[in-house]
Amino acid sequence: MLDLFSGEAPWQEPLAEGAVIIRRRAFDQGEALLDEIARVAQINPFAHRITPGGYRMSVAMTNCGDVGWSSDIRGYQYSEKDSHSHQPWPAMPGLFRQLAQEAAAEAGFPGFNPDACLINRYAPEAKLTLHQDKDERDLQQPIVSVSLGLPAVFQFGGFERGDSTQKVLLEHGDVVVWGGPSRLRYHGILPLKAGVHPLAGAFRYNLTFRRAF
Ligand code: MD6
Ligand code: FE
Repeated sequence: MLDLFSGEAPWQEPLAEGAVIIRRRAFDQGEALLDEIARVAQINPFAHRITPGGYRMSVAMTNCGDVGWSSDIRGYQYSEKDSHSHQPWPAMPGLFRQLAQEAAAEAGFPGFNPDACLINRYAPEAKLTLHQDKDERDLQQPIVSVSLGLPAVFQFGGFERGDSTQKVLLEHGDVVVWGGPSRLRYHGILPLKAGVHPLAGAFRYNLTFRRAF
Protein backbone atom coordinates (compact mmCIF):
# COMPACT_ATOMS: atom_id res chain seq x y z
CA MET A 1 0.00 0.00 0.00
CA LEU A 2 1.15 3.54 -0.70
CA ASP A 3 2.56 4.90 2.54
CA LEU A 4 1.76 8.60 2.70
CA PHE A 5 2.97 8.86 6.24
CA SER A 6 6.17 7.28 7.40
CA GLY A 7 7.11 9.47 10.36
CA GLU A 8 6.65 8.58 13.99
CA ALA A 9 3.52 8.83 16.10
CA PRO A 10 2.07 11.10 17.30
CA TRP A 11 1.52 13.51 14.40
CA GLN A 12 -0.74 16.53 14.16
CA GLU A 13 -3.47 16.97 11.56
CA PRO A 14 -5.11 20.41 11.57
CA LEU A 15 -8.93 20.39 11.20
CA ALA A 16 -9.64 24.12 11.33
CA GLU A 17 -8.24 27.15 13.14
CA GLY A 18 -7.94 26.16 16.81
CA ALA A 19 -8.74 22.49 16.14
CA VAL A 20 -6.24 19.68 15.63
CA ILE A 21 -6.15 15.89 15.66
CA ILE A 22 -3.07 14.51 17.40
CA ARG A 23 -2.99 11.08 15.83
CA ARG A 24 -2.17 8.13 18.12
CA ARG A 25 -1.23 10.51 20.96
CA ALA A 26 -2.80 8.17 23.56
CA PHE A 27 -2.01 4.90 21.78
CA ASP A 28 0.66 3.69 24.19
CA GLN A 29 -1.58 4.41 27.19
CA GLY A 30 -4.63 2.74 25.66
CA GLU A 31 -4.71 -0.26 27.96
CA ALA A 32 -4.12 1.81 31.12
CA LEU A 33 -6.81 4.30 30.07
CA LEU A 34 -9.31 1.48 29.45
CA ASP A 35 -8.50 0.03 32.90
CA GLU A 36 -9.24 3.41 34.48
CA ILE A 37 -12.52 3.67 32.54
CA ALA A 38 -13.53 0.28 33.96
CA ARG A 39 -12.71 1.49 37.48
CA VAL A 40 -14.80 4.63 37.06
CA ALA A 41 -17.69 2.59 35.63
CA GLN A 42 -17.56 0.23 38.60
CA ILE A 43 -18.39 3.20 40.82
CA ASN A 44 -20.73 5.02 38.42
CA PRO A 45 -21.99 2.58 35.77
CA PHE A 46 -22.55 3.56 32.13
CA ALA A 47 -26.15 4.60 31.57
CA HIS A 48 -28.29 5.71 28.65
CA ARG A 49 -29.56 9.16 29.62
CA ILE A 50 -32.80 10.70 28.43
CA THR A 51 -32.66 13.90 26.39
CA PRO A 52 -34.84 16.88 27.29
CA GLY A 53 -36.89 15.88 24.23
CA GLY A 54 -37.63 12.52 25.83
CA TYR A 55 -35.33 10.31 23.74
CA ARG A 56 -33.05 7.63 25.20
CA MET A 57 -29.50 8.35 24.05
CA SER A 58 -27.87 5.50 22.09
CA VAL A 59 -24.52 6.39 23.66
CA ALA A 60 -23.99 5.18 27.24
CA MET A 61 -22.30 7.70 29.56
CA THR A 62 -20.55 8.16 32.85
CA ASN A 63 -18.26 10.90 34.20
CA CYS A 64 -15.32 11.45 36.45
CA GLY A 65 -13.94 14.62 37.98
CA ASP A 66 -15.29 17.38 40.24
CA VAL A 67 -18.27 17.86 37.96
CA GLY A 68 -20.06 15.67 35.44
CA TRP A 69 -22.32 16.31 32.46
CA SER A 70 -25.64 14.62 32.18
CA SER A 71 -28.98 14.90 30.56
CA ASP A 72 -32.44 14.24 31.80
CA ILE A 73 -35.93 15.39 31.01
CA ARG A 74 -35.20 18.75 32.72
CA GLY A 75 -32.28 19.53 30.46
CA TYR A 76 -28.53 19.23 30.04
CA GLN A 77 -26.37 20.27 32.94
CA TYR A 78 -23.07 20.02 34.74
CA SER A 79 -23.32 19.10 38.39
CA GLU A 80 -21.15 18.01 41.28
CA LYS A 81 -23.44 15.05 41.95
CA ASP A 82 -25.02 12.56 39.61
CA SER A 83 -28.74 13.39 39.52
CA HIS A 84 -29.46 9.66 39.29
CA SER A 85 -27.26 8.21 42.08
CA HIS A 86 -27.09 11.46 44.12
CA GLN A 87 -23.39 10.68 44.64
CA PRO A 88 -20.37 12.77 43.69
CA TRP A 89 -18.66 11.59 40.49
CA PRO A 90 -15.60 9.33 40.83
CA ALA A 91 -12.30 11.24 41.01
CA MET A 92 -10.49 12.00 37.77
CA PRO A 93 -7.55 9.56 37.48
CA GLY A 94 -4.13 11.25 37.41
CA LEU A 95 -3.36 9.56 34.10
CA PHE A 96 -6.44 11.21 32.53
CA ARG A 97 -5.61 14.66 33.85
CA GLN A 98 -1.99 14.51 32.75
CA LEU A 99 -2.87 13.35 29.24
CA ALA A 100 -5.49 16.10 28.82
CA GLN A 101 -3.16 18.82 30.08
CA GLU A 102 -0.23 17.69 27.93
CA ALA A 103 -2.31 17.30 24.76
CA ALA A 104 -3.90 20.73 25.26
CA ALA A 105 -0.46 22.33 25.68
CA GLU A 106 0.85 20.56 22.55
CA ALA A 107 -2.09 22.00 20.61
CA GLY A 108 -1.40 25.54 21.82
CA PHE A 109 -3.57 25.70 24.95
CA PRO A 110 -1.16 25.77 27.92
CA GLY A 111 -2.64 25.87 31.43
CA PHE A 112 -5.72 23.78 30.65
CA ASN A 113 -7.04 22.31 33.91
CA PRO A 114 -10.14 20.17 33.36
CA ASP A 115 -12.71 19.72 36.12
CA ALA A 116 -14.93 17.34 34.13
CA CYS A 117 -14.38 14.23 32.04
CA LEU A 118 -17.40 12.84 30.21
CA ILE A 119 -16.94 9.21 29.19
CA ASN A 120 -19.03 8.01 26.22
CA ARG A 121 -19.40 4.36 25.28
CA TYR A 122 -20.61 3.42 21.79
CA ALA A 123 -21.95 -0.02 20.84
CA PRO A 124 -22.68 -0.80 17.17
CA GLU A 125 -25.18 1.70 15.69
CA ALA A 126 -24.74 4.15 18.58
CA LYS A 127 -24.30 7.72 17.35
CA LEU A 128 -24.12 11.29 18.50
CA THR A 129 -26.10 13.74 16.39
CA LEU A 130 -24.62 17.12 15.44
CA HIS A 131 -24.32 19.33 18.50
CA GLN A 132 -22.34 22.21 19.99
CA ASP A 133 -20.62 21.99 23.38
CA LYS A 134 -21.74 25.23 24.97
CA ASP A 135 -22.74 24.36 28.54
CA GLU A 136 -19.28 25.26 29.88
CA ARG A 137 -18.89 28.64 31.60
CA ASP A 138 -15.67 29.76 29.96
CA LEU A 139 -15.75 29.12 26.24
CA GLN A 140 -12.14 30.33 25.98
CA GLN A 141 -11.12 26.96 27.43
CA PRO A 142 -10.57 24.17 24.90
CA ILE A 143 -11.97 20.63 24.94
CA VAL A 144 -9.69 17.60 24.71
CA SER A 145 -11.19 14.41 23.28
CA VAL A 146 -9.56 10.95 23.44
CA SER A 147 -10.81 8.07 21.28
CA LEU A 148 -10.27 4.43 22.28
CA GLY A 149 -11.39 1.09 20.87
CA LEU A 150 -13.34 0.76 17.62
CA PRO A 151 -12.92 3.51 15.00
CA ALA A 152 -15.74 5.96 14.30
CA VAL A 153 -16.51 8.63 11.73
CA PHE A 154 -16.39 12.08 13.30
CA GLN A 155 -18.30 14.92 11.62
CA PHE A 156 -16.84 18.36 12.06
CA GLY A 157 -19.00 21.18 10.80
CA GLY A 158 -19.51 24.91 10.96
CA PHE A 159 -21.36 27.27 13.22
CA GLU A 160 -24.84 26.43 11.95
CA ARG A 161 -26.34 22.97 12.16
CA GLY A 162 -26.93 22.90 8.40
CA ASP A 163 -23.34 23.77 7.42
CA SER A 164 -21.38 21.14 5.50
CA THR A 165 -19.17 18.83 7.55
CA GLN A 166 -15.73 17.30 7.19
CA LYS A 167 -15.75 13.58 7.94
CA VAL A 168 -12.68 12.08 9.58
CA LEU A 169 -12.07 8.66 11.01
CA LEU A 170 -11.03 8.70 14.67
CA GLU A 171 -9.08 5.63 15.72
CA HIS A 172 -7.72 4.11 18.91
CA GLY A 173 -5.39 6.58 20.58
CA ASP A 174 -6.35 9.65 18.54
CA VAL A 175 -6.71 12.88 20.51
CA VAL A 176 -8.64 15.91 19.25
CA VAL A 177 -8.06 19.30 20.83
CA TRP A 178 -10.19 22.25 19.93
CA GLY A 179 -10.88 25.68 21.15
CA GLY A 180 -10.39 29.26 20.09
CA PRO A 181 -12.36 30.19 16.98
CA SER A 182 -13.54 26.59 16.50
CA ARG A 183 -14.92 26.08 20.00
CA LEU A 184 -18.58 26.31 18.99
CA ARG A 185 -18.46 24.28 15.80
CA TYR A 186 -21.13 21.65 15.35
CA HIS A 187 -19.84 18.08 15.48
CA GLY A 188 -21.09 14.53 15.84
CA ILE A 189 -20.38 10.82 15.46
CA LEU A 190 -21.96 8.65 12.74
CA PRO A 191 -23.48 5.28 13.73
CA LEU A 192 -20.70 2.97 14.92
CA LYS A 193 -19.80 0.09 12.62
CA ALA A 194 -19.64 -3.29 14.40
CA GLY A 195 -16.21 -4.79 14.97
CA VAL A 196 -13.87 -6.25 17.52
CA HIS A 197 -11.03 -4.21 18.99
CA PRO A 198 -8.23 -6.19 20.66
CA LEU A 199 -8.38 -4.07 23.84
CA ALA A 200 -11.92 -2.67 23.88
CA GLY A 201 -13.93 -5.51 22.33
CA ALA A 202 -17.19 -4.44 20.71
CA PHE A 203 -17.06 -0.82 21.87
CA ARG A 204 -15.71 2.61 21.15
CA TYR A 205 -14.97 4.86 24.13
CA ASN A 206 -14.47 8.59 24.07
CA LEU A 207 -13.20 10.77 26.89
CA THR A 208 -13.93 14.50 26.66
CA PHE A 209 -12.16 16.76 29.10
CA ARG A 210 -13.66 20.13 29.83
CA ARG A 211 -13.37 23.09 32.14
CA ALA A 212 -17.04 23.32 33.03
CA PHE A 213 -17.13 25.60 36.10
C1 MD6 B 1 -17.09 11.57 20.51
N1 MD6 B 1 -17.14 13.89 20.96
O1 MD6 B 1 -16.01 11.67 19.95
C2 MD6 B 1 -17.94 12.76 20.78
N2 MD6 B 1 -17.21 17.30 21.90
O2 MD6 B 1 -17.56 10.49 20.85
C3 MD6 B 1 -17.65 15.10 21.19
O3 MD6 B 1 -18.83 15.32 21.24
C4 MD6 B 1 -16.71 16.19 21.40
O4 MD6 B 1 -14.86 15.01 20.50
C5 MD6 B 1 -16.43 18.35 22.10
C6 MD6 B 1 -15.10 18.33 21.80
C7 MD6 B 1 -14.54 17.19 21.28
C8 MD6 B 1 -15.36 16.09 21.05
FE1 FE C 1 -19.30 17.37 21.79
